Formats: sequence, structure tokens, C-alpha cells
Amino acid sequence: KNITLIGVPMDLGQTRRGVDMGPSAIRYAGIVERLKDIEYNVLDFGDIEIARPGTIEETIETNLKNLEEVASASENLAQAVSDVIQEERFPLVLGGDHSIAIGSLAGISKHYENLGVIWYDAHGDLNTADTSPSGNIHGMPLAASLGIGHETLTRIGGYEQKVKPENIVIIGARSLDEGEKTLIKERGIKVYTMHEIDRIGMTKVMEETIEYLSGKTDGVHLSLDLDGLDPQDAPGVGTPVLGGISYRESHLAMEMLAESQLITSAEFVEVNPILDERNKTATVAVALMGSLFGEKLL
Ligand code: DIR
Ligand code: MN
Ligand code: MN
Ligand code: MN
Repeated sequence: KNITLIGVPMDLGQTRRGVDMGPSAIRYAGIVERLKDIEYNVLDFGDIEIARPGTIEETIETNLKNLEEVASASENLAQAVSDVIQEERFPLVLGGDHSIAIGSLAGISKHYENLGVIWYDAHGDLNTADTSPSGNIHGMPLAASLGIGHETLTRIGGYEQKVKPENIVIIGARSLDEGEKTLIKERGIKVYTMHEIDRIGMTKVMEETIEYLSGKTDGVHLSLDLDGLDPQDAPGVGTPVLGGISYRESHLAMEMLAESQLITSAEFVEVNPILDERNKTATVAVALMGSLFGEKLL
């Protein structure tokens, strides 16, 4: 029952300023106390250093925004996460925009033969330089972790494929770009869109997800983008999409993951206190982390 928090004040993977304050907002909402209350040994590593935009010399011709700065932070995060696992502690990464998942997965996957990934998000984050409508790297981390996209991103950690397509489950998707839809079909990635969540309910979605991953993986990383939730419940995000997963459904999902004991690392990303209502989104993130780590209502 040992957790190490790693803050990643990254905002260079997208264009809305303020998401770099996500780790502070989550700490302010009481994550350390919350986990200590359920008998965890909690260490706070502090924050990964992020270079200011434009401070690293650009040697690569690309349409990807802040590529060198994102890559540099990703290498640092990969090393920090890997060290935490080496110490047999659970890495809990606090974002920052979702581009940080490139570094998290690069550090985590070294320790597993068959890492599973649950991608809880309104988006697929499966774009590449060729398919991206925005040039924002936060729309690319899952593709990069599959080894698809710009090699500066796919080679973080010194190796290419962090996760196999058959070990991924995307939950909550409702805004997928054309290139992402193609990739999902080509690679056979399992996706529960909002349609399936409405149709069969979160209980069944999580039962199937746990069943799907438990047989074939030796660890599962939860990458939770707060924009997977409905903007009514999580308004402090840079790219809100209507019609998302509810607060209650999200708690249920986290509680079922806690019961399954499947999750071996996690990150909570895209909390932007500048766009928020009185730190509501960080507070929701902390409540969901409580459930993920086994907090009970009674
Ligand atoms: C869009 C938005 N698919 C892009 N992606 C977001 O820019 O690639 N991911 N917001 O979380
Ligand atoms: Mn640059
Ligand atoms: Mn995302
Ligand atoms: Mn998203």
C-alpha cells in the first residue's frame, strides 16, 4: 500500500493555458490526505521540470507544437515513473495535459511484458502528425505509445512499442477524428463509445473490460482524461465534449477497478483550474482516485 505522486505541470501539448496548474489544483483538493485516510503510505515526488516553450533549440521540421519540449519532459517523466516502480511503489501521475501519457507509458511498460491500458477519455488520442487536425500532441499519446507517429515521440524511453493494440480499452469516446477511426478499425482496438455505455450500462462495460484485460495482461495502466466525464461534472478541461460519462458512472467504474485489483499505475490528466468552477474538476478527480484506491462509502 505504497503510492508515489508525480506532478507533471505540462501545458505544451495543447493551446489552452492553465492546465499546467492541474497538479497544484489536485493537491489543493486534498489528494494526499485522502489517500492517507485509507491507510496508504503516500510520498509526493513533486513536479517534473517542464522547459519553457521555445527554450530548446528546434532541430526538427514539424507541424507538431512544442515537440522538443514535450519530448524532453516525457524522457524525464519516464525515468521518474520507472524509478517509482523499481521501488515497488504505485505511480500516480497528476497532469498536466494528456501528452504526458507518452512519458508515463514509456516508464511503466519497461516493467511489463503485456501492459494493458484503459483510456478513459472523450477522445481517442490516436492522431499522428499526418492525421492531426490541430498539431496538438495531447491528441497523439495513445498512437505514439503504439509506436505510430513521429519518431521523436515513439522512441521516448529508447524503445518503440509500449502497448499492443489488443491490450487497449478506450472508454467514453464521443469525438473521434477520421484518422483515429481508421486506426481503431485497422488495429482492432476495443472501444466503448458513449453509445455502448448508454446501451449496456457502465456495470457491463466494466465487467467486460476487466474480463478482456485480466487474462492477457500482467499489469494495467489507467489513463483518465477528465474530459471523459460530462462537462457538467468536470467543467475544468480544455476540450469539453457534451454527453459524457456521469460522476456516478465514473465512481462505479473506479470502484469496480478497485475490486478487480487490476490497476498497477494511473494518471489523471487535463485538469485546468483556470477554466474550472471553484476547483470542482480537481475535487472530482480526487474523489475518483479515492474510489480507485478502495475508499468505501460505508
Ligand atoms: C483532437 C482533440 N482529436 C486533436 N483531442 C483531444 O486535436 O487531436 N484529446 N482533446 O484529449
Ligand atoms: Mn518547438
Ligand atoms: Mn485525452
Ligand atoms: Mn480528451
